[in-house]
Amino acid sequence: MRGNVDDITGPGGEIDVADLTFLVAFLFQGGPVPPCIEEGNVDGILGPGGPIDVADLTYLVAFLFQGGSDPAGCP
Ligand SMILES: [Ca+2]
Repeated sequence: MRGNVDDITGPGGEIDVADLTFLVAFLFQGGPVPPCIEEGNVDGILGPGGPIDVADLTYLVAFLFQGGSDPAGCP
């Protein structure tokens, strides 16, 4: 599955709240860079290497809790 930002369960692992936490830490708390940086660009805007910002958090929340579209994956 795509968008496993924290890669805790390895590439293709489950997307869960831990991925959201990881992305928040990266954006606002100086946390580690996502293992696959392209996967951090969850919303896929501008493709691989696109900006990682609050829109990606919104996208991930929508995916996890509101039946939103799949997150972008590692190329
Ligand atoms: Ca993005």
